[in-house]
Amino acid sequence: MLTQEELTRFHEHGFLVVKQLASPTDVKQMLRVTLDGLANEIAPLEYEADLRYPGAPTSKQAPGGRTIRRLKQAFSRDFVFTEWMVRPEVLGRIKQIVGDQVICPLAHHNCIMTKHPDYSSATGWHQDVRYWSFTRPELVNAWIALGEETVANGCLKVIPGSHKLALEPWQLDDQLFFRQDEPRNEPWLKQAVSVPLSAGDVLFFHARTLHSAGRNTTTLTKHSVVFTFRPADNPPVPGSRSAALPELLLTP
Ligand SMILES: O=C(O)CCC(=O)C(=O)O
Repeated sequence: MLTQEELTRFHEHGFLVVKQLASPTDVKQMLRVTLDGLANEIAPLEYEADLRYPGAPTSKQAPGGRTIRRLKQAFSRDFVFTEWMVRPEVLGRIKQIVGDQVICPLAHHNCIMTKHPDYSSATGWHQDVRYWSFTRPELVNAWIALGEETVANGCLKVIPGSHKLALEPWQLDDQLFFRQDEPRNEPWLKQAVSVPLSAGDVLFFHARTLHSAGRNTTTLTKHSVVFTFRPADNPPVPGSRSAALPELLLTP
């Protein structure tokens, strides 16, 4: 379970790393599913060229155009993902952060992120809730590293305390990224920290925590699994994209 100190740190900073919260056996199985999904281009998936973030191929026909950014609907690819989230040491910690009744929306995250050496993109500063529609912007993400995550291969960077920020329109560009060219954002950007992880480590972060990631400058692909969780009293807005898919009820 999380210590009181860890819980306080999460609420204060908007993120927390729990080392080795996915066992080597779970990581191995998640990786097996990932490599199979990548090798066989198993849908649903998203290509780097679909988003065209900085560094991505300009089209699917361009060199590296079929580089996969994420394998979507991770949950339905293998039972290991559900098994992992209901393991007592995992669900117990999620309950400590989210509350006693935990729900896993399947419309957001629920994916395996891959970062390829040659054609991966950089992701600008953003809050995940920017395109999500829930009663309150209160969800918590779990990012599971399936291998080493370092600055060199594009690990996540976060801005501590930014989950408490009520962002103003002038702070964001037209895609709702936190503007790096806005001098008044500078004091926040200066506080950014990188979050290196090892295989099996889990980064919990609030869905309002500003985060970004660089490109992969190494020769090996980086793989990570990410899910989001919400308390039962924070349902998606009816008719929104967030309500478009069913959800997993993880607790009675
Ligand atoms: O790995 C990355 O480039 C960042 C991914 C991310 O932050 C996201 O998809 O919300």
